[in-house]
Amino acid sequence: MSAGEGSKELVERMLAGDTLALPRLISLVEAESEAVVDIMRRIGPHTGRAYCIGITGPPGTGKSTLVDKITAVLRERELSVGIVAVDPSSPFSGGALLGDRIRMQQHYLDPGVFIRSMATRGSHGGLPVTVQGVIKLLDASGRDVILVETVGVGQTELDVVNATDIVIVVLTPESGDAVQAMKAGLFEIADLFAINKADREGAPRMKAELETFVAMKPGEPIPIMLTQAHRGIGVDELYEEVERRRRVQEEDGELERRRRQRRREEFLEMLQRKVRARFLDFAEKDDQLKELTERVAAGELDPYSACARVLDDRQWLGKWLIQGG
Ligand SMILES: Nc1nc2c(ncn2[C@@H]2O[C@H](COP(=O)(O)OP(=O)(O)OP(=O)(O)O)[C@@H](O)[C@H]2O)c(=O)[nH]1
Ligand SMILES: [Mg+2]
Repeated sequence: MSAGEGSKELVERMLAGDTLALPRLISLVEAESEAVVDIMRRIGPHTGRAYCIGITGPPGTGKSTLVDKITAVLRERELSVGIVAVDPSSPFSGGALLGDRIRMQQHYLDPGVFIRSMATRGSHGGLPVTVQGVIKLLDASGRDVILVETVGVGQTELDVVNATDIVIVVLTPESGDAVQAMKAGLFEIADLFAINKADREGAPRMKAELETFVAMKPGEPIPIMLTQAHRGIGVDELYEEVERRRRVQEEDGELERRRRQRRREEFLEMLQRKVRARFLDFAEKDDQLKELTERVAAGELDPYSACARVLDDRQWLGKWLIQGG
């Protein structure tokens, strides 16, 4: 049986609701198996139905707890849920992963909820390159709503905007959170703010501060919600706000614009990654390039001239682009 035939059967089973097929397909996508091209082509027509919510913010603000409570709200409405929790791949995050599992325990036995943890892309963070593929599988499998939790500082949080339809930035009244979030660029990507741990001191002040900031931005003001995720307080209201926003996005074409942009970036980033991989592979074996590199290393040729030489050589470019590694 070829890879194609295997994935055809798996995709058919997943589309028919077989719960064992989904995790197997996800594993293929995460491993960047050769079958992925075939899988994506097959599931393509079945995607675009799910609404994808990104939940991000500084560490420990209560994102997982909120995901858990939003999931409960969605289940009450009989909506099925897919959860992707992206954790830093550092060995120190083992605790956080375990924590997520424990916090989301009440949903583990619910067939209407599918939970997948993924590791970030190395030390610089960033969403794993395969996360879009996993989201598509969840979408095609018929999940109504997909929740993507990202933790870590910097890139992972920012990337989430390219993978989701709406971004909730979760902060707490704790001093420093807002500053950290602002520095990390989270204010630019927020569609909605949740000030969680509103049971703690300083929530109204934090809200007032955020309102001042939000008022400076053009366009519709970003809603700021107060939540106490551990008690489930404010979560219904938060979700209502998500729904309201979704309706606006659907009506004014913003959702489609966002998805177009996402598809564009996904393709270009993928192409860039593949071209780079192919180049590096080829470069390792190419004598001409090795010789040129050595001349640059020896200081005989400057890197600018060496680069120009490579890029001007159509024959050489054609060779690696077509033949690959
Ligand atoms: N006081 C208070 N504690 C909360 C609230 N929401 C969550 N917590 C607690 O905050 C701690 C961190 O919650 P998590 O949900 O793991 O936070 P997180 O943002 O997912 O954490 P990371 O994924 O590690 O960044 C847990 O002990 C929660 O019980 C809240 O509204 N008030
Ligand atoms: Mg978490």
